[in-house]
Amino acid sequence: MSDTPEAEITSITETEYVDIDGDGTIDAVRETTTTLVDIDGDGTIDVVQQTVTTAYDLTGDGEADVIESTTITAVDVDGDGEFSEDEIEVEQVTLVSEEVVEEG
Ligand SMILES: [Ca+2]
Ligand SMILES: [Ca+2]
Ligand SMILES: [Ca+2]
Repeated sequence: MSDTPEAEITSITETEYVDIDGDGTIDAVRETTTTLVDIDGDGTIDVVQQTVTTAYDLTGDGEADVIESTTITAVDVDGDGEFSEDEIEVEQVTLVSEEVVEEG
């Protein structure tokens, strides 16, 4: 037994298949991972991180050509149980495969 608070981490991943142009063939796979962290174990979530990764198959060869990743990190700095604007950070990354770059 110890008095050290234990962090509780909950992670949820959802996968979605998207037909962007509506031709019946899946063009993109979107994966959403949400991580909730209760750092001090008091039952109130202190950190929420959500990453949305979308992989696009633009050339239709079954391999992802463009990967878009957006990460939203919210940290309840002042501990009021709410995430205000200054406690939320958004980071966006886009990766494009050489195949697409070469073809223009
Ligand atoms: Ca399609
Ligand atoms: Ca907490
Ligand atoms: Ca807050």
